[in-house]
Amino acid sequence: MSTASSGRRPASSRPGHESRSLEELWRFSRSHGLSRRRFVQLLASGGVAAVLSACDAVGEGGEQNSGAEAPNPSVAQGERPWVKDPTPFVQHPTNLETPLASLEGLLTPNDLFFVRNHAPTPRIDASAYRLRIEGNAVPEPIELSLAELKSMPSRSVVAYLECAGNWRSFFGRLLGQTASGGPWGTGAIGCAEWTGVPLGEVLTRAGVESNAVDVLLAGADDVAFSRPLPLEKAMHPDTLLAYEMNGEDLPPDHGYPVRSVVPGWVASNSIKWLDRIEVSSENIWVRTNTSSYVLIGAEWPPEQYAPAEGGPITTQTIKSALALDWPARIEAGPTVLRGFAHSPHAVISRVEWRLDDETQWNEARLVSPPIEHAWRRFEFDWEAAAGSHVIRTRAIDASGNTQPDEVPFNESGYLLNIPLPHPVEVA
Ligand SMILES: Nc1nc2c(c(=O)[nH]1)N[C@H]1C(S)=C(S)[C@@H](COP(=O)(O)O)O[C@H]1N2
Ligand SMILES: [Mo]
Repeated sequence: MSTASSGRRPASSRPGHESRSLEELWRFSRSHGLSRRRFVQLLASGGVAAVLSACDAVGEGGEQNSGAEAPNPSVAQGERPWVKDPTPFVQHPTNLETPLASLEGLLTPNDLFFVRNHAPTPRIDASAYRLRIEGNAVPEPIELSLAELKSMPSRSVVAYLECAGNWRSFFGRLLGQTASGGPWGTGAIGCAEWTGVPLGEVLTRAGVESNAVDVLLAGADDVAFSRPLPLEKAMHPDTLLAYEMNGEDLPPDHGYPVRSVVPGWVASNSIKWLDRIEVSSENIWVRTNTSSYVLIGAEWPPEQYAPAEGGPITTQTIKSALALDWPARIEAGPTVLRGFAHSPHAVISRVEWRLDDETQWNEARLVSPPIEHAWRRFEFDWEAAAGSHVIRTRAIDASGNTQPDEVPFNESGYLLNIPLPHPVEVA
């Protein structure tokens, strides 16, 4: 286990402030769930004592949530968990869900992009921002300012980000087995153009050594949300450290000034307010790859994945969804229904739909181009007859993947991707 794990150490090994270095104090704080930003702030305002008392308050193991994705306690005390105007969204305690019916084009506008926060959105001063790259598989720690990151080779990628728990509520609503965690409908997803420097460029600049195995990305929010990437994925040219979203600076809620974007992988790898990278010669085990963002259920025998409690989730699944409220209410007559389809494996090549108990699938029109990592819009004509209906859609990608009719239950309700029976009331 590397130092990045939420390592438990006995109280007696707590650093005394005269005998231990700041580096050690930082390690200790980190293992108690403090972000680099909060550590530096506390040190500046109240010195070592302030840091230690914050560690006490947070407690062993940190305050990061488990797979339940429950609201953070600090939010319950009245702190606003996001900065943007929440009016257009379905509001959850700490998260904002995008109603797909509100989306017009291929790219999700920044002010309509869903927000998934484990702690309130931090406000970061870009002029003081530093990205620290450290760990036992780089020769020595380095720090990069925002200007330095922006001076490196840049790249733009259009990619959708989708929460691992998108669609979670349908385990309970449709399949009779309620999963623990925030009850997302279909709107924990958005597609944007991300611009930044490939993470691989930054790792190369830091002198990543040949024995590197895992790359932990950690945020500056109060829980220092983090997740490790295997080196190969970290070095992929499409894995970005993004500083722009749809041609603008990243908005505060989406990670200003820098976030990772890992196309095709569940969005918990796309770390917002990224301020620390640890490059390790060993596998790194943290909460987000041992107890949350892992598949726990009858189909995933835990011993196979130790020390994780189930298989850590990496890629998303192929899906399609109608851009309609749930249930939808529409007027009788000829209508055009629209939706979004996406696959982490290949571009979407076909979308099908079917009505009620009809067995035949019909072909939908694809109305946006095939773009690697992006979602694809589709539409189809329907002669809506009065009554209660159910419409299903099914995506197929260029590698032949499609949505399965059944998926085994997992306790935290990740990755559901059956063709959803969307209820449509026609009056
Ligand atoms: N620092 C930090 N990064 C984070 C999170 C977080 O709470 N803190 N949430 C993750 C999860 S679970 C998701 S789904 C995405 C959501 O990104 P968005 O809020 O920009 O839509 O951010 C990921 N990155
Ligand atoms: Mo997520």
